[in-house]
Amino acid sequence: MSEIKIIGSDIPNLPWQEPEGEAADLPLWRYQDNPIIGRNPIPNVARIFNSSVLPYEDGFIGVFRGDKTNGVPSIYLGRSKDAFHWNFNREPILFTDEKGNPFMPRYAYDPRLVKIEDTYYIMWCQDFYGASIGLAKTKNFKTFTRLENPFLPFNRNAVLFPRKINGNYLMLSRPSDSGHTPFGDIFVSESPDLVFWGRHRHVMSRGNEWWESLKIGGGAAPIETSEGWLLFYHGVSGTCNGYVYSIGAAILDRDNPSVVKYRCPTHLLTPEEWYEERGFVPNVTFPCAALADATTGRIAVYYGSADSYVSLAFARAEELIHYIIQNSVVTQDDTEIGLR
Ligand code: BMA
Repeated sequence: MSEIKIIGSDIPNLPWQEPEGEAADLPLWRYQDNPIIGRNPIPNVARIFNSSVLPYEDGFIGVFRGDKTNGVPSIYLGRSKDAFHWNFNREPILFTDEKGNPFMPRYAYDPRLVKIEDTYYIMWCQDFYGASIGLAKTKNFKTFTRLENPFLPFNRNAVLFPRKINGNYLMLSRPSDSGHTPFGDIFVSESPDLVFWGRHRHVMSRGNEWWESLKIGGGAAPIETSEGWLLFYHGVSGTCNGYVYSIGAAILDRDNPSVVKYRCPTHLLTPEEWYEERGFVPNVTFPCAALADATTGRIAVYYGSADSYVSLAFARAEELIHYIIQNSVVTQDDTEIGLR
């Protein structure tokens, strides 16, 4: 196999910690000082988790799920010099319509932040006659303009690819039922203009493996590599005591991401530490962002833990991708032609 490369920008200040002890054998290892964001991070916000960050200017910027003290989630802007320590705006992001009039979702959670060309896009879960996807854009992180809701209800866990493919924007999503979405597989949709969406394709189904047998959902924006798009996603197991959310990974074809090239049959990370097992919702590790440095191949994954904290994990692209390829099991369902 030829050398595996990340195709993307350099992030020389990417947050990083070498693995120690037994972690050295893991394809994805935890930051030792997790969680990086604790409870009550700002007045009136009880918990920040399931959030997404990107490099910006000489530091980092992010969109954060903040569950307020009344229990309702909103999206908050945060900034950081080193991507470990974050400062948050006290008020939620003000979304407007195209004319600049306030246009706030009733609630908004699990935001993903993706840069395509010179524009940053935020996708989140909101209400549109039930669970659905919100979408907004910004160029300066001062004004945030909402775009059309991309999909019909019910849908969750939408995330854009960080570049157009064959001339179109591509977005992963997870159609489901409303409420706590009791099932779901990952699909991909295309749009020439981020308004009209179509050419929907199935990407991958919840697994035969028990850790992801209930539902799966796109996590971080896919990372382009020489082997394909590296996707960190969440897989959910429905136990007698409730859902357990783990982190998995797959590699999608670069030109046609509805094709799964490799899929790791085991989770890469599952709730084990106190901040993953204990919290507002126990047993949740939920990836929403991954930063990748093209020069070193280092990857930093941001994941929400127990719906209470933000945590970090690290991987080396080459070792992680070898691991996925060596262990890969792609099922009939993932390769099925369907409408393709
Ligand atoms: C999902 C979403 C996530 C959350 C998870 C576990 O339905 O609400 O934000 O992390 O449940 O509670």
